[in-house]
Amino acid sequence: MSIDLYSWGTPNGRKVSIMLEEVGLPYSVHSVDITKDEQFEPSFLKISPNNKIPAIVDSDGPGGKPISVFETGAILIYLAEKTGRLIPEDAASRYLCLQWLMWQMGGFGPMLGQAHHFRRFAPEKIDYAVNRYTNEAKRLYGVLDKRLGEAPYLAGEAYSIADIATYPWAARWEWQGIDWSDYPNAKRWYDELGAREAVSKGMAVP
Ligand SMILES: N[C@@H](CCC(=O)N[C@@H](CS)C(=O)NCC(=O)O)C(=O)O
Repeated sequence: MSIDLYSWGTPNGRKVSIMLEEVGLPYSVHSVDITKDEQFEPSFLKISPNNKIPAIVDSDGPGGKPISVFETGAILIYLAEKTGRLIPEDAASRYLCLQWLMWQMGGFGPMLGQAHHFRRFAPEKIDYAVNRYTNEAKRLYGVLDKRLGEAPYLAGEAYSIADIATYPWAARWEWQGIDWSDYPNAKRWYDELGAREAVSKGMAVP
């Protein structure tokens, strides 16, 4: 049994390929080229109604029945619960993990996405927007750095899905106007995660 991963080479897609590499579940990758609008294909919309990659289909879902999952936060929780890996068991640590996962989903990802857009891709340079999202990126890296000065990983003592969700966005630091020397705790974490075999394999998918 293998999991089908529908993805593209972006930070959100890579969260899931890193997770699949970490837990060692067999998976097949199907490219959904968002530069060619393949995310709007009706067959893809059936599993990802918000027309965004990534999504997974697990033929061996709950009760042995197939399940499809979209939204990376939900996919990471699904895979963590399926395997019993990379999410703390103890309730207090579990909620710490979920808080930092939601911080990534609601802030670190979307705001850095806006920074990428206005700093690199917008057809005209709008200083107000560039400054707004560059400043927000710096604020978020400050939050990350403070947390990683208190604990080795976002959820505390153990590497978890919160780190996996955050890493691929930090890997685009050059697009965000980030200077790592301002964030030494985050840099220590970034280098450690980057040295993990599963992370480098997952970052190369698709
Ligand atoms: N909140 C979503 C965000 C996914 C997302 O933004 N995917 C982008 C690529 S990184 C996408 O598919 N964009 C295509 C589109 O918006 O049409 C998640 O975490 O899964």
